[in-house]
Parts: sequence; structure tokens; C-alpha cells
Amino acid sequence: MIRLATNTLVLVLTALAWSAPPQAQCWFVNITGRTGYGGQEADVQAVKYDASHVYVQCSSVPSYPIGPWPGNPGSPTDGNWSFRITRQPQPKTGTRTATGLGQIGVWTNGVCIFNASDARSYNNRNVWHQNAIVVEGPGFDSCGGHPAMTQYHNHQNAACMYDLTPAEHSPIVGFGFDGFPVYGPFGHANIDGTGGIRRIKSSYRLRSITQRTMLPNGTVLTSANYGPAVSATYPLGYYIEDYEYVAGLGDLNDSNARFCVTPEFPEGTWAYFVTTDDSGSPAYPYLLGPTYMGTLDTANTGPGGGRVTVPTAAVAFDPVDLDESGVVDAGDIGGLLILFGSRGPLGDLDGSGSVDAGDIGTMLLHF
Ligand SMILES: [Ca+2]
Ligand SMILES: [Ca+2]
Repeated sequence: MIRLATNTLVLVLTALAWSAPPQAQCWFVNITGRTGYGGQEADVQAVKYDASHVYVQCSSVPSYPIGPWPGNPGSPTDGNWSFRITRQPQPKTGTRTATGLGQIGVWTNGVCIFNASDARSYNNRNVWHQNAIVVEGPGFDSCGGHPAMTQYHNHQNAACMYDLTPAEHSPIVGFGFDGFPVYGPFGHANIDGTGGIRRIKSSYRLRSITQRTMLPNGTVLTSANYGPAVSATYPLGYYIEDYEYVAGLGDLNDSNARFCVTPEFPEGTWAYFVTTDDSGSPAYPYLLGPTYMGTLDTANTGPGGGRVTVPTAAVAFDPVDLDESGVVDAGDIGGLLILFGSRGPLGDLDGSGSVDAGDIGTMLLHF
């Protein structure tokens, strides 16, 4: 079986005059009626794009098994989400925007990305904010997700969505709602694309404190705003404010991003990475944040967000018409053979996890 590196695939597809933008090609589009939790429509239902945006319609229900969630009465349902991702993301000038509660981005299988916070703070004073990975972690399923009422989401790596292949540059696994991609944990050692592949590291670390009387930025708190002393009940890491950013400690900046060459963006892009420690465990701030690197598209966030109306002129991305000839034909079989043995999602038409014989069968059904 041929196994081509992502870089090679990108070069080959570029040579085929691929016109759909990388922001449209990386989604787990469900063309086989795959269902997930509770028999609901799974993954991404449709991807469209125009000159300014890619539009993603999705359920936030993955096609892999999820649950149970000990102590959590929530039950995921199809959220009928409609998000848009700008194709011209820009780094924010001035003070960056904090990632808020609820969805801050979306995985490439259409599941919502949340930030590290679980929405609660010590004594409800909005000073010491609980870290969802530590406080809610025991209630996560084996895929690292759980529902907020009906909205299934991850605060950390979507562990069941893709295989970790440390020898290869990780794929785009999601997008922040500022339009910058989120990559899995492994990237080029150097920002210019040289130096081989290695784990990309967060520049945050746990503070060396025993009392919670001062914030990471040096603000000395009044006693009413103290957090609990560090203890077995409130271990270091229990609160977001237990972490400090140290420029240069790792690879990424204080938004968990860096500007670098990636397989999909050979000229470079700001990119977030799923951050993990040497043992592979999630490392704060885990995904993107605590601020967006770029300018947030508020159409996707907050109460009522994620209901974007797709412009009628937007072009549908057809995952079967791989050569974009406008018809499913022999050229697409050729495209599939180029992708054969890769992990997809491009070309993995049946969602099996790789581009294989099953996808040829699925393609023929669309001939
Ligand atoms: Ca075609
Ligand atoms: Ca497949």
C-alpha cells in the first residue's frame, strides 16, 4: 500500500490544479449516512465556500462511539450548526480577544471546540477559574469529550478523531473562529519547515505557588479574592490562573499559536497546535487560547451563534469529485489512487479512517 507524506499529497494535488482552498478540503464530510450517538447524523453534513469564507454545516455529533459521562446528565443531539471560517484570517492588532464560553472553534469532524474553562470560578468571584480538564476530566469519555446539556464538545484533544503519527506533520484537526487552523501535536521543528518533525510545545507551565493570593500577571489580590490554598482538594492546575506563560519556554506564544510553514500553507500561517507533554497527556492551554490569535468572527460564538446563513452563490465542496471536473468520473478514481493509503479525510469517503478499497466502492455509487 502506498503511504504518501502529507507534503507530497499537497504537492500532487496542487499539480492537479486543485482549486478548493485547504480550508474546504480537510473536513470529515458524511456522504454515507453515518450516524453517531443516539443514531443521529454524524460528522460534517456539507462544506461550501466562496472567495471570503468556508461554510461548515455539522451536527457536533461524531461518528465514533462516545460516552459514558459519569456524573453528567447531558445527552448529545444534532445541533444543526452552521459555522463560517474566514479564508483571510488576520492576526489581531492590539489586545487580543479572550476565548469565551461555548464554542470557540470546530474540529474537522464538526464537533465543537471549547476553551479550558468549565464556566465556574471559586466562590463565583470570577477570579480563579476552574480548569475543565482537571475538574471535569473524570467525566470525560475516552475520546476526551462530554456534553454541555445537548452540545457535545472537547476542551482538549479529540483523541478518537485521528491517529497520532509522531513521524509525520499532524493534519489540520480544526479551526479557531478567527480562521486560523488547529494542527495535531506534531509539526516541523523549525518555523521555516526544516529540522524534521517533533512535538510542538506549549509555553505555559504550572506556577510555583502554595497560596493563591496573586494572579500570574503579578496582581496582588484582596483577601476576598484569594483562591483556596494549594491542597489535595485544590491541586495546582485546578484553576486556569495556576498557569503562567513563559516566553520561549516552548514553541508557541501566549495564544498557543506560532507563525510557521505547514504542509497546507507553504508560505506560512499562524497556526494553533494541540499541546501535549512528553507523555502525550494534554498540556495547558491544550488547543487555542486563552486568547484568539486573530480577529474573532462573532457570528459563530455565544448564545445564538453558529447559525450562519450560507450565501446562495457559495460553491459546494464535493468530496467525491476529487479532480473538481464537475462530474464524478474516471479522473476521480485517479485522485483516489493518489490518496490511497493516506488517512484522509480527503478521499476517505466511507469514513473508515483511511483511503482504501471501500472508498472506490463508495465513489462508484456516485458515478
Ligand atoms: Ca471528477
Ligand atoms: Ca475509507
